[in-house]
Amino acid sequence: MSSRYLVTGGAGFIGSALVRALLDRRDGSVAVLDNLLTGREENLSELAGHFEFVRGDIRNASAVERAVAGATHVFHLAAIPSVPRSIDDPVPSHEVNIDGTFNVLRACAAARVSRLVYAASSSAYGDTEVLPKVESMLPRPKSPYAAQKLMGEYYCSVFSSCFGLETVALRFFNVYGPRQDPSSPYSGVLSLFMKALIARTSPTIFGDGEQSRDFTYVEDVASLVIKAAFAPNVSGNVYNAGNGNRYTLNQVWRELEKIEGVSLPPRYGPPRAGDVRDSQADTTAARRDLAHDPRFTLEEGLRRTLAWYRENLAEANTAR
Ligand code: UD2
Repeated sequence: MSSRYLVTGGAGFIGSALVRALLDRRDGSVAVLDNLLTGREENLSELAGHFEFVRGDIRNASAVERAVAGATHVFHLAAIPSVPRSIDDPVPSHEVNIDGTFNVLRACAAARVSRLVYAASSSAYGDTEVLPKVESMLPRPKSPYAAQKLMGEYYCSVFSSCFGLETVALRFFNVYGPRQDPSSPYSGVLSLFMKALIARTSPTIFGDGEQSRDFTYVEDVASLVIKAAFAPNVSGNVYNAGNGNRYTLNQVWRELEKIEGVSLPPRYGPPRAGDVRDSQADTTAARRDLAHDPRFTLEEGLRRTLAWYRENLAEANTAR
């Protein structure tokens, strides 16, 4: 039987990279469920005709049931991301990230989907005393977003044990790369850095810039997500989806200045509520059980990402 893949949030930055990677496999059909709240059809434009697009919201259980029907593997990436957004406006993020995830899990169990892979978040860890962060550590979410994503993990594991649905949760660690949307104050920091760099303006850094992140290139995440859909004996588990390194924001900005040959000292603002100080993935379990093998160093990832923004930023800004 050939596979039918459904990607919720498939028009988003990470979802669209996953759709590309799934189509490259040429072993099944691909469908996307997206409400285009933060996703954009342009992210998939050159793939038109090669996948099915369903416009729908995961808060709507019957829309989810219709989209899930016939799927063999479901990749649940639809979410309202962003720590500060979940603090400024907690209701929509709660409804999408928790209730929406529940709708997806229920539909997958009812449709006897072979496996669901869930996009969890490294924010679940909060501030740990020890780095790197290992899956066995007690989660300590510091924001509504972190709590919501953690609840999704718990639900995945409960659907695996109580309802016979195979699930794998991957804690994404600060994913960056082409197509990350820099147009909102809630955008990922590297997309905002890229935009500032190209416009030759100083970025704003919240806090002293010495907070660190395990920046993970989007293609490495997409390939791990696919491995998680097929690895044996992993149902109900949670894995880190990170690169395994960490860099401070000051280091990354300096690296970008170096690549571009400019000097643009950052502006520093007050630290952000709900922010985690340091983040770095222990990749041991993902390497062992899922054959995780991140290929992109930060420098290589930044170069590729910058090249994409240089070509596409002006176009993306006028398209809005
Ligand atoms: C969290 C999760 C990440 C993912 C993401 C989804 C952690 C460690 N990571 O990312 O895995 O789930 O949420 O949204 O919890 N910043 C600036 N200037 C800006 C924007 C951001 O200094 O203009 C800082 C921000 O205060 C933070 C860092 O950059 O210290 C990264 O912020 P982000 O919003 O890109 O991602 P983060 O870490 O909240």
